[in-house]
Amino acid sequence: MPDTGRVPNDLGAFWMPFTANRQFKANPRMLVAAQGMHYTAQDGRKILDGTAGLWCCNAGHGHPKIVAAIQRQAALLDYAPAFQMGHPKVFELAGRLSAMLPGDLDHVFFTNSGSEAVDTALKLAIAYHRVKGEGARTRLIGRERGYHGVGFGGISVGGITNNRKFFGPLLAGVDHLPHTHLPERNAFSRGQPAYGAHLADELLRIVQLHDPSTIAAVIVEPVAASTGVLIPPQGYLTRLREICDRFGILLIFDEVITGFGRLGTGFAVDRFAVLPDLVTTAKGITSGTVPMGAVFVRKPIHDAFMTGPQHMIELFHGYTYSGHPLASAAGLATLDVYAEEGLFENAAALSPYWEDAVHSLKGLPHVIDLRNLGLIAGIELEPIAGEPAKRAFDAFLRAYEEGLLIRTTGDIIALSPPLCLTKSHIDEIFGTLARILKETP
Ligand code: PXG
Repeated sequence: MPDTGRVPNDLGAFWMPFTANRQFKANPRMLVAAQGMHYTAQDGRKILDGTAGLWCCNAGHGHPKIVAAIQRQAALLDYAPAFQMGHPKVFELAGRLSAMLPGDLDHVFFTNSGSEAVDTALKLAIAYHRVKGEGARTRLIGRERGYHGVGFGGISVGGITNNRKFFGPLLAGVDHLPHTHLPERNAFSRGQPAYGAHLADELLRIVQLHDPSTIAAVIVEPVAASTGVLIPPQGYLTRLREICDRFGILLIFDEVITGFGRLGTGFAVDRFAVLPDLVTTAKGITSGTVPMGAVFVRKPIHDAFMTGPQHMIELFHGYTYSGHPLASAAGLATLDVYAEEGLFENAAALSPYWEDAVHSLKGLPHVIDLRNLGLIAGIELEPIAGEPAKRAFDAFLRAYEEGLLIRTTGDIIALSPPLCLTKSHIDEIFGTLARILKETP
């Protein structure tokens, strides 16, 4: 072995995802344990989790029921082939999940991440039109500032420039709706902004341009989270649904973040009373414990594939770990915890208190907008001239020092705590933030 000069615990080998690697490795922030609402840092400090990990640990950390279910499953059945074989828990989980979704969102396709769920949904949309005899419907419509993970499908329909510009021409035949961020009209809105439903009509322009017979699907996040928390204007999602219906276009809601109680309802589908054709999820499906994603599919779409000889595979798509036994066990236990502990109801009950706490930051230095829905908040800061993202990143470092985990994107702070939080956690989150903002240069 050549001498690389690395000490055994060198941080060099791991190329960290979506991370300022050099900054981190010069000054690491290591988490070594987690329980309930808190992480424990390597230096022993408790860190209040203001972000549910990465928007995923909705049941809080280290829940004994979920931990035990995963441990039991690992000992009982570590893995079963996902193709042409099954295991009981994945069927039970699919049944319970589909019962949570309204309407005829009756079928579930499992993946291992949100990115894979998005790829799966986009492929399903194109394949569905083909099996229905409309093979020309291949175009996919996303939205500016959308985040749909990092697969080629997801970055193609996504609208975050940095996630796209390094990676070549991406998928062909993709177009984008405009984003719905209108701070000049909607800054400091509480909940859904009043203005902006007309932006859904931009879909009409896109339909005109390409002809509806070429368009397979529209994909949007009901609440755009990663891009900095953009809450849909009142009536916007309903209008998108109407236009899709008019032209035979499938509507995909990417609920990787909004699913599993984040908005105080099971899904955004319930919150906004709009029924899409496909719904992508991940994260909260296992409360972040074991990787899992899923796509919910309406019955007519599923049924359109169920033709041909019985022994033939109906859909040439899937993953080695689709519906993995450990993820399935974690998912079942997580659904139990959500129900038994009323966590979606807790999120709903605390939402008004959360909203007041968010908007209590109005008037603090550099705060140019505050946005909220359910247990999500976006706090937009005025960038430092010539140094975009620096002010929010400094606030992130400072918050971590003070025992609070927040997320930032550009100069926007995003908050999304576990759903098991209490009013005193909310007071602590916003008390710490207010102090930091007052002292942020
Ligand atoms: N769709 C949406 C709407 C997402 O938010 C994905 C797809 C991709 O999921 P995976 O499991 O492939 O990462 C996401 C992921 C953040 C942050 O802080 C957000 C995500 C991931 C990591 C960080 O904004 N969202």
